[in-house]
Amino acid sequence: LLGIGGHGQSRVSPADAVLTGNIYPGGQNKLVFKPDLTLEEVQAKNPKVSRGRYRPEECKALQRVAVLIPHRNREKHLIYLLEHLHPFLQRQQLDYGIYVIHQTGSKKFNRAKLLNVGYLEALKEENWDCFIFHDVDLVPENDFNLYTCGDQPKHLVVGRNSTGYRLRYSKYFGGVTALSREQFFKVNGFSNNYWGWGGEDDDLRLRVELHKMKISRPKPDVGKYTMIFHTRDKGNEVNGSRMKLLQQMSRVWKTDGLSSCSYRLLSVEHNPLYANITVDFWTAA
Ligand code: UD2
Ligand code: MN
Repeated sequence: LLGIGGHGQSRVSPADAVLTGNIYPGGQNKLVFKPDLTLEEVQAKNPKVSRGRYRPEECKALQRVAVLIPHRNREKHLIYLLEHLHPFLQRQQLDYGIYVIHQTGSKKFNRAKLLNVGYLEALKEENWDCFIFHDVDLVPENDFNLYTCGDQPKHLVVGRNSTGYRLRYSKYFGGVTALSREQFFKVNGFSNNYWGWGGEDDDLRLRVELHKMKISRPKPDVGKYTMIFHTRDKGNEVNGSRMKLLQQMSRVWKTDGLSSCSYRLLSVEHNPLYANITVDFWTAA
């Protein structure tokens, strides 16, 4: 897209791109969610994506990017996200793959552990350079919000519709983040011990800070997302231990993370628009 991010030369000028309807002025996209949209319809609109994988034809991308989406019981959100994310990533001329990491059963949800699994499993398939850790219900509104990794970890959500597009608090690191393979490995990934809602994103931020890395964010008008409306899910109740866990981070990060992430892998399926990794966790507080 417009040659930014080093993904080769673009053949369209910004003015042409607007005229062809590929992007909106300022990179802003208008998001519409059709209530009866089906996965088949989204597949039909994305013939160039296969097994969740896409490479630009006109250039060689500098990074290979894996998008990891933790999931349970949010099928509609997943369809909406895929509908918008595929064209969005293609306009950015990215070489990418989408992975949905699905937690089976009714035990407490563990977003962070699912994302660790996604990282480990995706690397078995391909040596991805960059990982985007992505909530299923957040849809990027602006094409200039680049889904690539930098020399420091990135937090891509500055604001969303439901918070008036303002940063929730200065150290906020939730929703969508981009860390290179090395950056995520260096901090030993996420903690595996956050069951239920909250804290796991702050824990990752503390790990990043402990390793003297500095989080960067896009400008507010670029880091804009729509969060599809939802209430708190069953099985993802607030984690009452989160403050205690956060205090332990500097003592436990080395032994709690990618290095200790145990799970039962039930299946890896390659659907047209995403790879689906299904896991079961046998411990839950
Ligand atoms: C915030 C953060 C999120 C995470 C969470 C606390 C933002 C925009 N997002 O989201 O990154 O830190 O707080 O844990 O600040 N999910 C399912 N099924 C479930 C439960 C969760 O698929 O039953 C997944 C899904 O990808 C969802 C994500 O986990 O988007 C976060 O859960 P949430 O959307 O309920 O939490 P929310 O919006 O407060
Ligand atoms: Mn949400």
